[in-house]
Amino acid sequence: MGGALDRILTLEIVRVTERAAVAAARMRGRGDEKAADQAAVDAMRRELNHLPIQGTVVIGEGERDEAPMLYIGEEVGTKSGPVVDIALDPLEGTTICAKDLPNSLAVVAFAEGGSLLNAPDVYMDKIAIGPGYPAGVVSLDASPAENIAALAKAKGVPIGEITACILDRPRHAAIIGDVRACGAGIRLIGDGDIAGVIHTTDPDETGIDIYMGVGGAPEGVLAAAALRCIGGQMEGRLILDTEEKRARARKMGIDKPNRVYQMEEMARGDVLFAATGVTDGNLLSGVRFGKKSITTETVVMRSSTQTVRWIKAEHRTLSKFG
Ligand code: VTB
Repeated sequence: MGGALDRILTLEIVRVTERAAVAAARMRGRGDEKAADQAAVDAMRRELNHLPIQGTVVIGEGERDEAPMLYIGEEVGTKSGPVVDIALDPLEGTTICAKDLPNSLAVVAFAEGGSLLNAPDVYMDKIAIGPGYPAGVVSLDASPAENIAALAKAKGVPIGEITACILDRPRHAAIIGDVRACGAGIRLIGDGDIAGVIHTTDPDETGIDIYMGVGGAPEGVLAAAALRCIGGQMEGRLILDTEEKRARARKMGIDKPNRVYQMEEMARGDVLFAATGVTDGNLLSGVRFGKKSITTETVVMRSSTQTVRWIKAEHRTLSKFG
């Protein structure tokens, strides 16, 4: 497949999220977000540096001056092999992990070099739905109530049967009010909006039809990469509400501050996405520590073939986790 990512990377990428998830899971429920994140970052970086790729972190732990490891622009891999853009979040939902609540994940996406949106670490307004709907049925330019009504119509159900997933933040008071006023339900989540977006792809299992609201831009690009693989629709608009943020965005090549990015503009070309459960969640179980083995559950997918694999791994050589 010309220019596409080598499919062997679909197995390699799984090791990356598995290692990060196991490291983070050892810190589950300890109330120490920083330590959990650091453990995941160290493990993920070590594993990425074993891969036969010329990888560049495009979405990472932060900008170079604020993140010592896996910062935006860091080169990873053995520096031979295909040129790969990497978006990563070694521990999505640090607070969730520290409290041992559902849906914290270790997440990585690979794309062909130059294919991922270089988003600064600012907020992004997002809207996402799963596959099977006509293009453009929901949009950031419509009100929450209009989007819910359009989605209910397209799904062929009353509005009362639609559930939106929204981050529980004071900034969402207006959206929450609007959605409730129109009669739809809301699943409020404390953190973890990558999982929130992915949950829209399987409403029968997760009970979530639509994700809406403002979360991190890096998480937005990762969620777009996931949806490219499973199918669905997503839009994102960076919130560049100060001159300082606009200047940071300009440095990354973003000239139109109010631009709405479609899913395909945030993650282009062939994309691989993997997520391993750290804590138990709706789609993935968390890491299990047994006496003789460690069990992980990972979903790995590829956009060019839309194959979604669920990999339950039993690791018996425990020393490999350091
Ligand atoms: C979300 C959520 C993340 O950041 O993107 C959120 O998915 C946005 O920032 O898990 P605020 O916490 O400031 O609202 C996280 O909570 C942490 O990265």
